Amino acid sequence: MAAMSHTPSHPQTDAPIETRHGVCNLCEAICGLTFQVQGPKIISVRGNDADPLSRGHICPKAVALKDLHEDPDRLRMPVKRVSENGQTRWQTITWDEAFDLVVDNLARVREQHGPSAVAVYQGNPSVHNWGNITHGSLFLGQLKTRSRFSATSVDQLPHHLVGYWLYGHQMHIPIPDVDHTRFMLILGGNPLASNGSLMTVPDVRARFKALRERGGKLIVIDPRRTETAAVADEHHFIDPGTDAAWLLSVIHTLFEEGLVQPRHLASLLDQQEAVRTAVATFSPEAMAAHTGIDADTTRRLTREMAAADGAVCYGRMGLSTQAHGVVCQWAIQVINLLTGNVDREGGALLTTPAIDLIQLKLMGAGHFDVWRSRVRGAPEFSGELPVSVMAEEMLTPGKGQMRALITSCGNPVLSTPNGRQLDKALDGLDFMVSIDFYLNETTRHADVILPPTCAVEHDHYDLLFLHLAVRNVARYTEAIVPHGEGALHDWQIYAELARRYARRTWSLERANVRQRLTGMLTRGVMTRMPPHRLLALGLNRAKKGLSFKRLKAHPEGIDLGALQPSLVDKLQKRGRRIDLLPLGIRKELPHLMQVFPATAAAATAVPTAPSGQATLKLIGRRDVRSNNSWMHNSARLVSGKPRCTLWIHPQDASSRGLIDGQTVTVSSRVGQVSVPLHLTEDIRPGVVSLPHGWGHDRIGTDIKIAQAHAGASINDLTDDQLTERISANAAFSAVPVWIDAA
Ligand SMILES: Nc1nc2c(c(=O)[nH]1)N[C@H]1C(S)=C(S)[C@@H](COP(=O)(O)OP(=O)(O)OC[C@H]3O[C@@H](n4cnc5c(=O)[nH]c(N)nc54)[C@H](O)[C@@H]3O)O[C@H]1N2
Ligand SMILES: Nc1nc2c(c(=O)[nH]1)N[C@H]1C(S)=C(S)[C@@H](COP(=O)(O)OP(=O)(O)OC[C@H]3O[C@@H](n4cnc5c(=O)[nH]c(N)nc54)[C@H](O)[C@@H]3O)O[C@H]1N2
Ligand code: SF4
Ligand SMILES: [Mo]
Repeated sequence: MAAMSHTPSHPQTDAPIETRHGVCNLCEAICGLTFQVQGPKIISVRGNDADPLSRGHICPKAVALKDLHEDPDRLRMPVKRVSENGQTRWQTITWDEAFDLVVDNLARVREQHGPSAVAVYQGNPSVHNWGNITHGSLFLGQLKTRSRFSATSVDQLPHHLVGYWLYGHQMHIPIPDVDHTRFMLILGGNPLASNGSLMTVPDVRARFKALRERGGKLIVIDPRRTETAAVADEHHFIDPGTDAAWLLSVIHTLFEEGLVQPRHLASLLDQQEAVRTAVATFSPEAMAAHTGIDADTTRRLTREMAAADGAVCYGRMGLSTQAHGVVCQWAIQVINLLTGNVDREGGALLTTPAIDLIQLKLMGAGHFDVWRSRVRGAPEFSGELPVSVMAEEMLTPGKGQMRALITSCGNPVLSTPNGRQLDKALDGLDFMVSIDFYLNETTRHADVILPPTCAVEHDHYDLLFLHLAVRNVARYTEAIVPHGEGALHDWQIYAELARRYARRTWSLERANVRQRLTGMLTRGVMTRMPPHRLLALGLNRAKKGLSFKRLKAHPEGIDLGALQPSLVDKLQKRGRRIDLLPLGIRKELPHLMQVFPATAAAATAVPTAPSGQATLKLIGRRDVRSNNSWMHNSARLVSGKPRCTLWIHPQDASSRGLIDGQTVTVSSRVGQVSVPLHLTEDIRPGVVSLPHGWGHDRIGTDIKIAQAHAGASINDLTDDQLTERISANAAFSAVPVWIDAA
């Protein structure tokens, strides 16, 4: 089956060459860019030196924005699936037909099975492309479905839950003050490859260099000696999934050695003594057997951190996506609080963005476990269920079964655990629509695909990541090149869906006259307002002296200064204190005592594979030239040696009679993949690492370059039943796997 796609119009070679300023929205670093364009053609992409945040930095992916723009495989008009004699064909249709088809089918499923039979999955670019933030909730809210999912639950969910518990808002996630800290402890994050996460930190290499030059220290704790470890003062290997034990032993040491000094936070902290008691059994000596980090190192690092004039502990993906992810992220906050480093220069601070979604009341505080999933009873967070349960909710018959799906900006078949099971689930749906410009592993299951414009074809203001940046800036950039004729932006797609769905489902609404009128009015106004008009209104309402006109005149960005303390003030204004031991953590700690006992001489036995061989612990890996599952159709990014290889310690290879470069079969409870082996001492014995986002060999896609560099999907091995114990976030780290020669 082949997708219809149109090649972009021919460059006008006689057009003048112009310079335009834009931004890369591929990862959280949001680097400022300078483009040279000629008519509709991009000639070059460089970093913008005048950008106050990224200061000229870019990574190899920025240039691939040009490839994305020109990609002949990219869909440019809606397509619908047509089945003829058992064969599938994709037929290009008009927007008008596509919208009606989508709205009719979604309304039909809702009429037959209720609103929650229609599920929604929003992927990672939903927060990178601002039109999704400004206009997505309008339509998605109208669905009145509880079957909402997003990439949050294969990612940062524990951070939100801990922010909500400790500071009263899901977006109160203090950001490391990288530019002023004197001691930074990183667990389970690799910013040199990822360019930072929940820490928008372009040019991180230079920032770490500066940290060390001012006498500061950078410490990395990771089962792999990463690119970040290579530029750090110290790296310590840790056994995957045991970070909670290590962090609790740090808290233990803070109390035992009298290092607790909350400074300006002292009067706000409740339950200090309860925390002391709760961590009593987690001594560094006892935990060393579990984590592999010796007690002397733990104690020394704790002392150094407590003594530093501005220190921060930071943990990312490797911590959030493991069985004890919430305890990990909670423990990190407690460490930063007890050492007086939250809301302190050089510690961890909240940002003060020009458009503050919290202040403007555009983002709620959050809620947890108000309802649960039907099959497994997993808790919702802020209206979303964890995506690990999505397939089973589609596959399990009965009242409440999910029967239709909207995906936008996502590729869950490659990015959520047990992707093969999800393939099966998507196959059985009554209807599926994807808002996406690629016919990929997920969208191939759709009945209709609605393709939006790509990054260089629309304007941008980073509504989300400016809340997470290591420096306060504001930056609005216009489209770099015109979009193709008849193309629609994500916000326009959502706006039209909202209008037509409201008309189609008028009779289903149980609203009174007043509610109906308000709904109509809001929809009428909102769906006709482009994101930049909303930005202008937001800036006016924020009253921070920043106008849209001024932003437009400075596409390089306006510097609003270093991070400033504001959290204590915010909490005090709300009369809120910090409960150091929320109930959810208190209830979980006894379990951790069982998993990480103080008395055991050695760590828990490694489970064995069906063949009797010891299992290995699977972890992930990011590479600077890759971006989750979807930038593999850029030839320049996938060229060179294949990157989807399984890293293994030479010791583990030789004990299995395996050699470097050999193709092996990796198996887990849920599946099997074949990948080449890469022997390296940069990984802890007992651990293997495979990057995610690969596996482009599934049939029925149309991404030719990616298909030619297929690799295998790690999520054909990760297990939908292995989840974080409190939030049911996916637990990607430490999945038991075994290896055989292929
Ligand atoms: N094993 C394992 N799995 C992981 C991870 C891991 O570390 N290990 N990481 C997880 C993490 S952190 C994340 S965030 C997820 C990401 O997982 P997802 O969010 O599910 O998927 P992406 O790979 O980001 O795919 C993005 C999709 O959006 C489309 N797209 C890109 N830009 C736009 C746009 O502007 N508009 C629209 N409508 N579509 C667009 C692309 O074509 C692509 O299909 O993966 C997770 N999965
Ligand atoms: N180049 C590139 N950049 C990206 C992305 C990408 O795909 N490619 N994705 C973007 C997205 S969506 C996100 S969320 C961010 C993620 O940003 P990061 O979290 O910085 O990225 P990762 O490389 O996944 O880092 C996770 C680290 O945790 C380690 N780890 C695994 N298990 C454990 C464990 O049990 N304990 C400890 N201590 N460490 C462990 C891994 O070895 C790895 O070094 O990156 C973003 N930036
Ligand atoms: S680090 Fe690379 S991918 Fe991330 S925003 Fe900057 S240029 Fe884009
Ligand atoms: Mo992510």
